[in-house]
Amino acid sequence: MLLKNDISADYIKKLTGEQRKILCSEIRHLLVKTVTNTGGHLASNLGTVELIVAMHTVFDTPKDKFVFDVGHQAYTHKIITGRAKKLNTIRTEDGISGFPKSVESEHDSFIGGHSSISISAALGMAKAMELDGDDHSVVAVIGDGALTGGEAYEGLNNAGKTNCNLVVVLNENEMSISKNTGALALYLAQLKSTQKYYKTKNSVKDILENTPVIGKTLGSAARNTKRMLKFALYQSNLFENLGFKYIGPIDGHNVEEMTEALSVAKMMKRPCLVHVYTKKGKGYAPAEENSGEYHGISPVNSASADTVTFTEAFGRELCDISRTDENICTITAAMKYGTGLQYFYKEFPERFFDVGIAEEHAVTFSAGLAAGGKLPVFAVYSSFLQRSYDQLIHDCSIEKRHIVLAVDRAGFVGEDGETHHGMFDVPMLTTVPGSCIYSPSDNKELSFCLKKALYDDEGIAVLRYPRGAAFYDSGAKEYYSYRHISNGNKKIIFTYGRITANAILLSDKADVLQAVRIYPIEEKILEILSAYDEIYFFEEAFESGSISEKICARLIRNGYRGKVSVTAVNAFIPHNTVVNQLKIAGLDYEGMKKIIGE
Ligand SMILES: Cc1ncc(C[n+]2csc(CCOP(=O)(O)OP(=O)(O)O)c2C)c(N)n1
Repeated sequence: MLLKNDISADYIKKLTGEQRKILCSEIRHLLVKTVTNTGGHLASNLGTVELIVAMHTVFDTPKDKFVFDVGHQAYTHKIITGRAKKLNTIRTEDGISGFPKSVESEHDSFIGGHSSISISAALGMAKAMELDGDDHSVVAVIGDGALTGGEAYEGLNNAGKTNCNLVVVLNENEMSISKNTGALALYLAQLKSTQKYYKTKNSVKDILENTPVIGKTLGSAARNTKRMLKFALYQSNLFENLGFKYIGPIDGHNVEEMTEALSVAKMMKRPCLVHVYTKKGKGYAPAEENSGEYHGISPVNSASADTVTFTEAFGRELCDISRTDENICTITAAMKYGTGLQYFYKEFPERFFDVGIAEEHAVTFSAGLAAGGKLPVFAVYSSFLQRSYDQLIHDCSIEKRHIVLAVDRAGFVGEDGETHHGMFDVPMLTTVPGSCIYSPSDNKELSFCLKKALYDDEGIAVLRYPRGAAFYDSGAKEYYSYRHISNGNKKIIFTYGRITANAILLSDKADVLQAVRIYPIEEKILEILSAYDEIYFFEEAFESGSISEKICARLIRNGYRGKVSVTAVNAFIPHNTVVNQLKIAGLDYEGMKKIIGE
């Protein structure tokens, strides 16, 4: 057994090529055994085992820096950098994160979670090194899915004109979560199929002749000039034209070839793109056959999905409505299944648009559809919508474009942790003039709210709902913008969304005011709250900029002199179960009970 608990990059560097190959299969075995139990991003990690082993063979972290785009594919990096024995704790309370995190390890040079940022971050680090006279390299690993995001091009554009020691590894597997879409996917496929290596290239010879100091591993690679020349550069592709040296395409499951290619890239001492092709889910048949389903899997003991999630309720309801409304178009940023749009896609493929990981584009594209007379519904995770703030203001709000945002994963998301919580949609969207926000507490309310958002609102109409299923049955038979449950208490709870279920269980101790249309804040809500001595706000959203803050400000302006207490989210709460995250924030039943007191 070559895979040991305390495995390190130094250890890997000492292995023979054959041993590294064996090590890769052992790592793959560990990944399948562990992640099918803990849950996590299985398919993406199975695809990057050889790549990461090759990276650690050639480079020396933390002096050299690795930036993993999204960061969902870095488990092998965690294994090699002292975290093998913690792999079985991944994504659990006090365990290691499913993404790179610099507080977790000095080998994790930059946070992971959101897509398409790696080239910009890596370039910044490479520039900082250059300014400090540090000769080490920065390696960004980016998938073809993440390369559909606009920021990746902003990074390429700025990197190509520098002389930084920057290596971009493009990991192409033809998949985002679903099949990768767009013209770029076609372009990369073409580039890959060209398979044309230049046998001799002056530029490579130059590098070999003009590289004065090379390490031991590189020295032996450099001596093997003939083999290296096969990685010589294929000129005149998109990346070359942007100022990168291009190496590839390389079989991303061949450790030796990749070690050589990366060694060449390292020696170049200038921006260099290494194009590797891999198989998502490699080595585990179910994940190879259905990499979409195995992109992210749930822990083995997680609750069975016999209740209909908010996501599914939204997807099916929208599909029903769209049968009689040909104007409805749907948009996803590479999250067809995650947002429940697969039902719509199946019935109305011509009105469905997967735009790639391009949330900014998705908002402006939606505004364009609206300008063209369509009724666009952009379904997006709350945390990924964050990058579209300007598009919402400039492209939608000013000219009052009517678009519907189906904001999924609003609230705590559990195991993905702080990068994925949907806490900022409320603070963000309430500052976009003309927006209207609904936060149903179960699927029945969701259904009524969706129709309101589609047909009764103007401008940006938002439907926000969390991951998973509702905590209760609201019994709603028709739309209401708020619900006041009054038992004659002096105290009142104000809340909305799924945690309404907890509040209602406390309605013998405090009356409850549940908002369903949470923004704009209705006068009637202020009127009801003003009549109570004590108001307890509970909100599954970030406190700064929350609805609670806004209501408090207006109550004070109106002269309210009673007691107020606000419990909302104030911190980045790490990976855990949703149940525990709600508990940590004081938003579970027990927490609420304690806060309102007897
Ligand atoms: C801004 C943003 N939007 C959406 C996502 C969700 N997401 C995570 S991984 C992924 C697909 C990434 O594909 P690729 O980069 O090719 O990596 P692969 O999983 O294929 O290895 C998506 C859409 C995200 N992390 N960030």
